[in-house]
Amino acid sequence: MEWKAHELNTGFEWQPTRGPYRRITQQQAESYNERGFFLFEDAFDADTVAEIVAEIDPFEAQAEAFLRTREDGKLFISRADEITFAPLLVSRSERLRAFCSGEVFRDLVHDLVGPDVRLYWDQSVYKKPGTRDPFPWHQDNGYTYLEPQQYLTCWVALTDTDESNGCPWVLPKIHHRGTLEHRMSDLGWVCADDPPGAVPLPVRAGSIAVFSSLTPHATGPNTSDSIRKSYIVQFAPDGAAIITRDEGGSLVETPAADAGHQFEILQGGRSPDAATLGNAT
Ligand SMILES: O=C(O)CCC(=O)C(=O)O
Repeated sequence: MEWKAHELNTGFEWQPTRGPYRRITQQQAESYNERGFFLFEDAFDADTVAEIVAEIDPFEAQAEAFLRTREDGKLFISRADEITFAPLLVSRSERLRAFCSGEVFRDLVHDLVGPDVRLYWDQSVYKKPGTRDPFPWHQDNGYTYLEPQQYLTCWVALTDTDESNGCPWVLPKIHHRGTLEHRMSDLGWVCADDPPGAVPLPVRAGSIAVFSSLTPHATGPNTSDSIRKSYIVQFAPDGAAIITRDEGGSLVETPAADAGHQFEILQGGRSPDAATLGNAT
C-alpha cells in the first residue's frame, strides 16, 4: 500500500518508550514500540465498569435524544440509533475525572507518555445493534493535528467486544510513519480502505486496547443484539499543541491545556496533588 504523509508531518521519528516501567510488561512495551498497540487486560473490575457505565449512560442518552431531533439524525460522526460520540465528559462528571486520573492511567502514561502528562480528550462511543457501517480507518492524530504527533489512546471496553459487535481493528507498524493524509467521508476521516495486515482486537469489559495516536484503527459493524459501549481516554505530553491553519493559511498553535478538561495527570512523574504536597505518588 502506498501511504502519503499529512501535510504537517515532515521528518517524523517515532520516540520509543523505554523503561523502567510501573505497570506494563517488557513485552507490552515492545508491542507498543514495534506494532503500535497492545491489550491491557483486566484493568478495571466489574464494579468499576458498572459504575462508569452508570455514569456515562445518562450523558449518552442525552446525545442520542439530541441526534433524534435532527432532520438527518446526524451530527459530524454521530448518527442516531447507530453510533454516538459523547465528548469531554470529564468536564461534566467528577467520577469520570477521577477515573481518568486514577492509578491505572497514571501508571500507563508514566510508562508510555512521560513524566509530565495531561488528559487530552475523553469520549464515550456507543455502537448500537444493527449498525452496519464500519467506523473507518483513521489515526486519532488525523482528526485534530497535535504536536508532538505521538500521544496515547486508551480504548476502554465497557462491554465485552469482539468482531460480532464492533471491536477495534488495528494496523501494525504504520505508526512509525507519523500522521498520514486523511480524506473526509460520510462516516468520518479515512486514511485507508480495507488495508492488508489488519488485526482484530477483541477487548473484554474492563480491559483496554492501548494504542498510539498514530496507529490506524477502525471498528466493525454491530451485528449483535446489544449496545457495544466504550470509553476512549487520550493523554498527551504537557506542552503539546493543536496545530491548525487560519483563514489566511497561516499555522496557528493552541496549547492542549484547556482548564476544563485538559488537566494534569502527572507532574514530574507524580500525581499533581502529591507533587504539590511533596509526597510520594
Ligand atoms: O469506538 C469506535 O467504534 C470508533 C471510535 C474511534 O475509533 C475513535 O473515536 O477514534
